[in-house]
Amino acid sequence: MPSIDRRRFIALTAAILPALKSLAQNAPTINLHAATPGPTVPANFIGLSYETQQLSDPTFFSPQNTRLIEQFRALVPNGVLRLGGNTSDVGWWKPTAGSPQPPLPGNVVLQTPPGEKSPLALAYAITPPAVTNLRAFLDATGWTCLYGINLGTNTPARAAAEATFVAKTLSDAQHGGKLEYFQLGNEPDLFSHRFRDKATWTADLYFDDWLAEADAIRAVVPGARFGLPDTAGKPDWYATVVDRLIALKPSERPSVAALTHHYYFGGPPSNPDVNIDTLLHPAPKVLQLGHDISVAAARLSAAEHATIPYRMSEGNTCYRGGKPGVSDVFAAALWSADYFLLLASLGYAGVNLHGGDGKMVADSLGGTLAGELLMPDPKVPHPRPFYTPIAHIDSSYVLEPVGFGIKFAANFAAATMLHFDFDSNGLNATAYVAKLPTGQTQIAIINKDAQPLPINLPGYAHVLTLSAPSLTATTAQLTEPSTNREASTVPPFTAILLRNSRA
Ligand code: BDP
Repeated sequence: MPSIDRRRFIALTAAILPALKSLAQNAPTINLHAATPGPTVPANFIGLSYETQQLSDPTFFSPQNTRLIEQFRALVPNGVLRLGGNTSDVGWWKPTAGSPQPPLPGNVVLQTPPGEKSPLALAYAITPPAVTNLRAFLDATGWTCLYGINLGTNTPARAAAEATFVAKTLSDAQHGGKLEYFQLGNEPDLFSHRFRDKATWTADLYFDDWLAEADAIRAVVPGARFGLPDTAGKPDWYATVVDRLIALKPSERPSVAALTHHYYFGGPPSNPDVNIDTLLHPAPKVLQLGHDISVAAARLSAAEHATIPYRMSEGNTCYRGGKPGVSDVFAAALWSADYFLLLASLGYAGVNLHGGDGKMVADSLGGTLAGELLMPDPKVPHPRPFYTPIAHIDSSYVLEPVGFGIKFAANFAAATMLHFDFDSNGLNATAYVAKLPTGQTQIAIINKDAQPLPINLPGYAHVLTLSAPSLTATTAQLTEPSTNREASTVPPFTAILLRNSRA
């Protein structure tokens, strides 16, 4: 450094030091002494969610799609791919090349939400090669799969035919295969908008439909396991579903692998409340949903004499495809890192953020991405959903900011979360602590504030930083410091990971 610069540097440091010192006196406190063990995070906690309609292109989830495989592997070596979304209720199983598209079953009351294409116009075929390729894709990535089957416009017999092929091809993840479980129907609490009579649709009627399809599948795939209810809202449905399951004789009860629900921070894109500031503040609904599903899972677990886990199987920042300037910028990375770790500490078995190709998500919404109306030229279609963790751009795949947040949180896979006291001293920040399988203690601090956050954690080395030039940057970075020093501050709008050396 030339001497003049050094002089200026020293002067600057002298000016800043007292400020830092006074900040440090009011530093947030992380009390690790009283930490007690919380839930252990499953090794495959991290997940992505894609529309089932991706299977209409058998080359997408295929061993030939090496660039997508690389992205999955780079995100985590053993995640869970969930296939579902609104398109899962208009896909039809086409067992042979000559199989015709089947007619709609009699229980469907077809409705087209205003401004959308008819669900019938959006129907597509799922073929055996798509499922065979999916298996090879999963083998190449190290991931497993939650497979969604149509309940909205399907018959139990057709569901059973598809499940037979899927179970045989993917094979049970509990025995080294790739199929974690089936989900029948996506967001059935919203079937009243598209597939069922609005006036009469209830959780009980849903369960009747679900049970008929699950029973048909069990008859041909005896080991079949299911996740449900995969609802958009209506947490009271968890309780009804559990009541109905418990009321069945154990021998007649389909095997439930997990209770599942969805969560979007907000929406639609035109909603002014979906903005960076609100996204970075706590959403009480997250805790409420976590409470409701954990209570339902505990009741089912008691009846089953086994632990039934719960999973957030589809969600993201903003429903109807995401919001430009919120879902696709660095603020979404801080949100996703925080959201995954919060759900890990609430005992969730996993989290799947939704995304994929623009056409598939647009079709799930009746043909368009609502966020396009907020683009400089609203007539130009946006090639990808604004919230997607991995963007498909021409022939390549790119990790988006929200995906960087997932990757940051992935460092907690297989760790045991610890409950501890954290007082952020008025700053908008969160912290998570866990014991790693190595015995080391790991701390994540997510500073969502415009102020730097002073820390004082002797013995903890700074091992990773999640940052970007600004909250509105369309990129993000995960960097490992060149030397593993202790950190004295977490910069504004930055997340860091610290680890102690004691094994
Ligand atoms: C969920 C649907 C999914 C949509 C998503 C959205 O399951 O298919 O793409 O919302 O609104 O409700 O973005």
